[in-house]
Amino acid sequence: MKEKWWQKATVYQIYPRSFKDSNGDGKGDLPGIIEKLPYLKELGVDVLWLNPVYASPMVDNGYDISDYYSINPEFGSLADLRQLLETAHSLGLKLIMDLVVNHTSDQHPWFKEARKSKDNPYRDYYLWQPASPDRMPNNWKSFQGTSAWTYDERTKEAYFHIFDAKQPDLNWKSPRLREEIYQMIRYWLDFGLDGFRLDAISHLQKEAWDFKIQFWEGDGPWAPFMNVSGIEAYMADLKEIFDQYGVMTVGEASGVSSKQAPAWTDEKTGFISMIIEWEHNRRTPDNQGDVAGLIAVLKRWQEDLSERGWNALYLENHDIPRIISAFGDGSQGCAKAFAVAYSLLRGTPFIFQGQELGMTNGQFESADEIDSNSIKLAYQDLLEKGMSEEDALTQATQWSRDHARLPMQWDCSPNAGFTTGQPWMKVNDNYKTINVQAQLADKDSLFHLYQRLIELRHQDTVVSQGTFQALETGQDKVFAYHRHLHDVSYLVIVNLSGEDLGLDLSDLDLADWQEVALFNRPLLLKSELTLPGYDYHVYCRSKN
Ligand code: TEU
Ligand code: CA
Repeated sequence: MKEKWWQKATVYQIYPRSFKDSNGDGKGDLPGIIEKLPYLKELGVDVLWLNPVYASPMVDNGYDISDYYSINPEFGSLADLRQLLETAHSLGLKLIMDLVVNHTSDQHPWFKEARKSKDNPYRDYYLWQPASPDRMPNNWKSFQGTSAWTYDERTKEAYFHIFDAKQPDLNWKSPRLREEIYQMIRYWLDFGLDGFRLDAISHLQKEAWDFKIQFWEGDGPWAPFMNVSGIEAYMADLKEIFDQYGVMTVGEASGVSSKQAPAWTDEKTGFISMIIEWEHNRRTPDNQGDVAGLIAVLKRWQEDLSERGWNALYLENHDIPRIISAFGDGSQGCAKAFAVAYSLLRGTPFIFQGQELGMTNGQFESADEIDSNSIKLAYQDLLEKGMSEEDALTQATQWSRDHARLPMQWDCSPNAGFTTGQPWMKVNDNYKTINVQAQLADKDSLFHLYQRLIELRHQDTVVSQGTFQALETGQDKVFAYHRHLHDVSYLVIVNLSGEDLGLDLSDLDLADWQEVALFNRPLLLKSELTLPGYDYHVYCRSKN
């Protein structure tokens, strides 16, 4: 099968509010992104993914859309977006945007109409059920842990929302609603976008309202809207549009298992190009990142999609803490080990802004510095349980999405060069050492390692196309695997812990491996050896 362009590509995720501010209002914007395109070109990435920049009251930082066709003035104008697209294209960069169609903002004109009366023409764009203030239609919970229903006094019914009450879910059973959405998708593809990241796409279909939640089963409280049967018809409609334009689509599809993912992402018959899985974001009982669990999940996804289907590969995004803080020791060495371990897997790597610098979690000194609504609630909850302010702040923010949303660290000038004004989120204290300027000046930096990994995927079909095979080492915090195509193999061995670990490589045929220089000290392969903490090695061999 002919290689698709995104199979050699690396995606760079931009969180617009925190990337680069051009007008001193403390918030990143589209002109700021345009200004930094040469930097992204130097890194070597192929695709930019922008988190939502559509019109929005910003209750969920843009994931609450009030008009799909216009741009939030905070980010700039439609003309700015057009200029960003054109400049990106002229540099050989593609641009994809978020497509948020599970829900809208409660300020969207459709919802404002819908809530007016039961016979309003827009009523069935959303999900309504008879209710009373103290009796909701069922006991389903939103992702925030509260009821998935909000009672609306005006029509004495409740509407359904799996996220915030200000983000009512759309009713995909309505043919008119679906047609409006499909039209909107065509508008953006005609505009020239190269694809979409499909937000929360596996939740479009809901079970019947009398569905009983089995708390002991896999998806627990969220089972009634996780990849529910019937979603296939909507996905097939979407696929038809995406295929007409030949665009790249990456679905945030929790609830789609690694066994189902090959069918979802099959090159011909799949609904979308690739899937963002959620399973590897695991914690140990003491609330640290579970490194062994992360490796086990990534391995399983690699194995289950080894012959058919395609993975999106990521360690960070705007919803989770920085990988090296949550799963490591926060050092640059740790960041390099994680970079190598995931960048050489089969799939399309995604880099979240600042990941290429080894940006770390922030320090929250007071509750005012929290942005996330659910973290604010968690903090209050801990205070009410009697915890001290300091401990509550530490515990509540440990896994907060806020860490990822701290401003990008460009240089060592005030506010890390992100803004000349007052940044909307506090800049991390470590910006004077961890920043773009410093990384560019150091040829052994993490930035330059990412540059090489991106380039390797461009040039080498073993990396882009090869099969995946895990290698047993007797250590569950060591990620070791082969990539193989025709007569060429790569061997990747990475210690994702900070400790020296003894490896048992008796399963490995030791002959003929040549180490690929990736800025690390050489290590001679033997059937038993000690691998220092965060050490990484890549070998290659060809058999004629
Ligand atoms: O996140 C969605 C999200 O986190 C769930 O769909 C996820 O599948 C589930 O929690 C896994 O257990 C996206 C965006 O990334 C996030 O920023 C938005 O707040 C959210 O959608 C609502 O649009
Ligand atoms: Ca701005």
